[in-house]
Formats: sequence, C-alpha cells, structure tokens
Amino acid sequence: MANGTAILIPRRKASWLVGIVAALLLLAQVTEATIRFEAAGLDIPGLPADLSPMCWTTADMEGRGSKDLIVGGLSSGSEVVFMIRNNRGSLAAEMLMQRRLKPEEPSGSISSGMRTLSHCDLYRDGREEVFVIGSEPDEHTMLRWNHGVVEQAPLPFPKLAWPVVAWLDYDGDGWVDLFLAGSERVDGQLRRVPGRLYRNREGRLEPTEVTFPSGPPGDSAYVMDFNEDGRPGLFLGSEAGFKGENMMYLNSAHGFERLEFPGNTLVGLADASVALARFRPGGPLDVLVCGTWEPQLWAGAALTVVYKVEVWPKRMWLGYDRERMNELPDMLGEVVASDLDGDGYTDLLMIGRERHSTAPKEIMVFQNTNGSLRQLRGGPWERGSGRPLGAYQILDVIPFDIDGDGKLDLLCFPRPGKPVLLRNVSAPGK
Ligand SMILES: [Ca+2]
Ligand SMILES: [Ca+2]
Ligand SMILES: [Ca+2]
Ligand SMILES: [Ca+2]
Repeated sequence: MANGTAILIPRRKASWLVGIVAALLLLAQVTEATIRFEAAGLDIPGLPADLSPMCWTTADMEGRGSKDLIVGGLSSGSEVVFMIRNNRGSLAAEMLMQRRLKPEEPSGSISSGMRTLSHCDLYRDGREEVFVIGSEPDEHTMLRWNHGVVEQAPLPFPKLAWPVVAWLDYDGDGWVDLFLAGSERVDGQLRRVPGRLYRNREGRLEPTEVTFPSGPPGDSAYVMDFNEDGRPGLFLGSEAGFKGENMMYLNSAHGFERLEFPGNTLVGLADASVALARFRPGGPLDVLVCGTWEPQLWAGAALTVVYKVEVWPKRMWLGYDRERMNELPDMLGEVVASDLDGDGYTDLLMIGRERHSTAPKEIMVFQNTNGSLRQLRGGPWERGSGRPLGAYQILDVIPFDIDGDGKLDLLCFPRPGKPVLLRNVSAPGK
C-alpha cells in the first residue's frame, strides 16, 4: 500500500533524502547559467561609420511608448547628435544636431565633443526632450521632436564647463526638475559654482534657492532613493585627477540633507559609477560604487566599494557589504544592476575600462543565483572567446533594451567594424 510505505520511511532517512534532492537542485542552479547573449553585426542606416560615441541617453522622443537611442559624439570634424529610431529592434539613424569643430579644437581631444546628454519629459506630454551640453561653455540646448521637426531651444542657465546634470522631481508635484552643477570660466580660470536645483513650473525651469556646496569638481550625479521613501535623493561623484569626494543627499520633507557616516565610511572615489541594487528579495539595498581611489592627485587605483544601506526611523547608516566586495573585482568603469534573465534576482554588468579612455573596454557579467553573484565566463562578451565579439576591441558599450522585452541588451561599438548587438536571449531556468 503506497500510503503505508510512505509512512513507514523513518523520519531521519526522509530528511536525508530531502537533503540530497535539495543539494542536487542547488548544484543544478549553481552550474547552469541562465544568462545568454547572442552576438550579431548590426547595420544602422544613416549612422556614419566614423562616429565615435561619447555620450548617449535613451528617450521616447515621439511619444510612441518605446525608447529611441540618442547618441552624441564626433564624426568628420563635427560634434553630432543622432537619434537612432528604434522600431521594435529595427534601427535607423537621423541627425538631430551638428556643430563643426573650430580649428583649435582637435577632433577627439578631451576639450571637444559632447559632454552630456540627458532626457526628461519637460512638458509632461508623453514626448521626451533631450538636453545637450557641450564640454566648454556652449549654449545649453533642449532638443524637442515636434511632429517630425527638431526644435532647438536655448535655456536660461549660466554657461557651465564640465557640467553635471540630473533630472528629478524633488518636490513630488509631477513635473520633473533639474539639478545642474559645473564650473564657469572667470578671467580664463575655471571656478566651481554650487550645484543648484531648477524647479519645473509647467515647462519653464526656474532657479530655486536650493543649492549644494561646490566641493571638488563633480563628474556625475545619480538620482537615487536610498531610503525608499519615494523621494529621490542624489549621489554626487567627483572628477578623476581631483581628490575624490562622494556626497550622498537624502531628500526629506525638510529639504536635502547631506549624509554623514560614522567612521567616515563613504570612501572618496573619483570617476565614480554608481548603482543601487537589492540582491536578495527582502534583503538590504546595496550601493555599488566603482571608481578610482586617489590618495594623491592623478595617482590612484581602481576600486569597487559596496555599501549596505540600513534605514532606521530617523537616520540612515552605511556599512560595507564585505560579501559583495569579495564577489566583485576592483574596477573603473560602468556598473549596471539589472535582472538580465528575468528570474526575479538582480544581476550585474560591469563595463571596465583603463584609465585612458581610448583603451578597449571589457564587459563582465555576474549572475545572481539565490543572492550570490558569480562571474560568467566564455560568453560572446569575452575577449579571446573565439566568438564574434572576441576579435574586436570594444570601445563603447550602451546597455539598452532594444527589443522592449524588459531585458537589457548591449549595443557595442567596436573597432574595427560596424556596431555589434549582444541581444539578451536569457530566460529563467533555460
Ligand atoms: Ca515632452
Ligand atoms: Ca517638480
Ligand atoms: Ca536574474
Ligand atoms: Ca531586450
């Protein structure tokens, strides 16, 4: 009798069997990678072959419910901005803006070229605008796609060099506001100006009294809700070559408040890339910061720091997440947290680079299995893997969900050759 047999198995033996089955299941999960990318060459009609991308953003400029890719860079002695219209994975490029470089601006030098592209829906009409800033004090420009025509509107801001831009609805009124920082040139000298918030009043950006200390030159601003109260805060990072200082601001009902940490655990990293991730459902939030630690000017080493966020009713604390730091390499580059295979666990992409920006980049993929991160080897992203991408020097990688399936794909700009798409074909349990 089947039921009787089941009852007759001693409890100790049953738990032993359950243990073996659980271990086998765990082993299967650990050994089987579910994240997969397929590499394919990509023709983008209208995109010049000599384009060196320098910055990009994704924006739904036409209000079609899907993201287009906006790329700024250098091509044939001009600064250019292209919209790569994305029709369910079929791409076509159209130039939005062009500025010929002056003779004293050598093409490819750090002083030329686009500095920042960002997007926002300034007018709340479902069509997103693109905000363009050059590296030296050029006019700040808003590009608006209006029924097939690009409208270009200068905005009433101080002309800033080395600008830092972030869009956040800091007051929660539904209109996205602007954080802007940078340097201004006074008598030939660059001088930091304090970061400032501009409030969006029905499409018009007006300076507020809310400012942030200028600190060291900032090169990044990340909008992050560290304490998950629905109000966006800010992470401000600093430029390489200046002693790094990172600042985190909480946005409370009483305004912005700089976070101070006991024991000064917030390491100053220059050229920082930051991501917010929860690697275990219900677990703490992690703040991942990659950058260079520069105890002396221009002398530093790549470093990856992971902070565990603990929110108490009145205060927020940071502690090192040693487990994560052991799982991840020290790196300078870009860190992206995303559930790459859709299994509910946040995975990690790290796009490493050398300190000299012309060096090829390395893509690293980390799969999250039950809360543990493990680097995947031998994929099409890996140099020397013998797969299509292995032969290339990857100069730029744009993480971008090209087919709108919710899983991040990677658009790579290698040299030599045309762009290569790493399409994310992962599936949970596949
Ligand atoms: Ca709009
Ligand atoms: Ca607002
Ligand atoms: Ca995952
Ligand atoms: Ca995708």
